[in-house]
Amino acid sequence: MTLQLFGHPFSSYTWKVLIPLWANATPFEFRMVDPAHPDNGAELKRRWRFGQFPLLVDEGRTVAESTCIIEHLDAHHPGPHRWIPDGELGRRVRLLDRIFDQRVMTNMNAVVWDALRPQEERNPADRRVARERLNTAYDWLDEDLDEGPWAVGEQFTLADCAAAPSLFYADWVEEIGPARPRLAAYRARLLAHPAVARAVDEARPYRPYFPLGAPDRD
Ligand SMILES: N[C@@H](CCC(=O)N[C@@H](CS)C(=O)NCC(=O)O)C(=O)O
Repeated sequence: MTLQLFGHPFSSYTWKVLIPLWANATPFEFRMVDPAHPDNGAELKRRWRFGQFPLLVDEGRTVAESTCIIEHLDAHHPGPHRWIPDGELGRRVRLLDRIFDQRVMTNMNAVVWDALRPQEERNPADRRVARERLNTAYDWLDEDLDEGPWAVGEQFTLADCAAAPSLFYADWVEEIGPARPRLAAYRARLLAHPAVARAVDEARPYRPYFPLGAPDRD
């Protein structure tokens, strides 16, 4: 098998890469990173000292960082979907990818990581700031997102691969709510996409690990 993907089915950034792999029907071997597969964790750490996933290995070559992995797939394993279009549309895709990673995922993760700490190490001020920043991102997206169906219109791109996991989990941390109908409708469309629905389903068994308690609604 040419491609190996190290990751975990409950990991948001792993979803970001599973979604394009599944959407383009690109064959790959999944290398589960968990205590039951210590060899996978050890190889991940050997190849990428930060120890974070997803990590792609393509015929022995290590490709790290979800956005860069998707760029690599676009260049070397093309399929029906083009993940980063040329020109102005591509620049918009890259902007939205940054917004979803840095302004949605990062703030969602800050709240989750804080909840995973022992009680005496938690920081309510950091949590409050992260939630405020999430709300600012939601408001920007609700105003600025294209009418759809996808982040930049008709084409399902890198921006949607980043949006699906970040909005899925962020809504569990801080509800998008009815005041942002355009963003809420976009999240619902994403969850109905077959590759995203598969990611949601394959992550279902791990929901008890969500430290804030997973809501029933998805
Ligand atoms: N910027 C990285 C972020 C990857 C990341 O934060 N992965 C999380 C899982 S969703 C992880 O590996 N967490 C375990 C750790 O940080 O040790 C990317 O885009 O791939």
